[in-house]
Amino acid sequence: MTFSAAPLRLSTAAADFETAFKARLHWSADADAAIEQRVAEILADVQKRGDAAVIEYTKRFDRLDVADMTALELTVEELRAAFESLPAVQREALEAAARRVRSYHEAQKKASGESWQYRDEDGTLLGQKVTPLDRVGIYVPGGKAAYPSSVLMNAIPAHVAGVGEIIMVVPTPGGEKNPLVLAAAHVAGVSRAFTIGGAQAVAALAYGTATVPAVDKVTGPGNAYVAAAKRRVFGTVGIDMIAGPSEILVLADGSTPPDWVAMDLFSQAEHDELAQSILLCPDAAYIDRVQQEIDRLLPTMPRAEIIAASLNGRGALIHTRDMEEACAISNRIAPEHLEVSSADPHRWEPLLKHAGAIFLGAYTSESLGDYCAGPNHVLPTSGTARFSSPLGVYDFQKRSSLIEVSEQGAQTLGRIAVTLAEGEGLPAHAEAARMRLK
Ligand code: HSO
Ligand code: ZN
Repeated sequence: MTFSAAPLRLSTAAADFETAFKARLHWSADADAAIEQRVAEILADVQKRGDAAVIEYTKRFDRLDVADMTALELTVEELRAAFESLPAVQREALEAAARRVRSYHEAQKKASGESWQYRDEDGTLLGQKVTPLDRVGIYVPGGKAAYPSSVLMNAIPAHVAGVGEIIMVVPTPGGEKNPLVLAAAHVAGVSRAFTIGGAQAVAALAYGTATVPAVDKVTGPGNAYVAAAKRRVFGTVGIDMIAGPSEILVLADGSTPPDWVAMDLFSQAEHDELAQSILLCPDAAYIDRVQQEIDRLLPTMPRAEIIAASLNGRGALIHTRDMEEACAISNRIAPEHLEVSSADPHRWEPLLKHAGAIFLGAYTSESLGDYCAGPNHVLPTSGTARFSSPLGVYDFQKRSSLIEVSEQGAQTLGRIAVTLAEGEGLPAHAEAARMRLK
């Protein structure tokens, strides 16, 4: 079976550009009522019956029949053994990636994750105290989307933040464990791991069971059931984000070898039929060359069927008037990954505001960022980069305000507070401030 892929060709000069562009971008993650209903039942059941419910759902959905929860726990020794059983190249690659991801997140913590304070002229001390979450749960999908790299990307920032306990859940349908996932958990410093998944695993983490400790936040990607469960437990615990399909946008000035660009478009398309790969370029002849490379390379790709479905269904090659216009369109899309494939990427970078991660220059393939450049690969999708950020150390920390009013400060602040409290009709507030006035 051979597949062909022809991403939609658009030109910003065409009269129907806006309509066609909007139609191609459209993506809705609308909740499915049947899934919502099922998930609500599972959550309630796990909340009520704890381990017994988790064991039952694991038998039903993952064909894993165990007598008790201890059989669903992976010990840290098992994680270590999985790591040690890997060929040396894989062990070294995992460790090298983990080192780089760790250094990046340590820098991130230093730059924006530390406590601070100052004293004002009255001697009042004001500040912000940053503390890590006590315990977090990391959801790792099983099956076709089991990515060891995602274990690193979720667990390492938690570890760097200083989270006390990192609990990983990973479904193992039929009991089949992915040694790379377990090894990554070892490398990333996961504290406890359970072979459970789906809404029942999210419920176990959010509410706790006799065996699975309740966490403060659940992060990590998952299928529609996991996403629905995360939405529902939000409020009881924190969640990171609800991620949509992967996206790449390549902004090209025509100076990069076109086969590199074609392969970068493939690299996200191969994740999922619903992934989105877009090229923006002011040079129509170059766009033709990228299409030729797509035609030439696609038949060589083991995941050609997924790539073709993604490119045909959601891909686009967009001809723009110039690079400035390409930057403006990129900002409208707010892609998860943005490659600035230009000989002069620093000229365009200041024009780019909305993107999960920006990859500068022809050598910076997005795939390097997926594994080992250092920055996190958990990024805002579906245009949410307009208002949200990559997963980071800050997602595993919280801030408390710190206030110490001096005797002199109580006079200045007291007078202001009395006036405002009386205005709000709250006399105890006013009195508490007044009592401290001299
Ligand atoms: N590109 C994905 C992450 C990933 N890629 C994992 C390969 N493995 C996030 O959008
Ligand atoms: Zn990827």
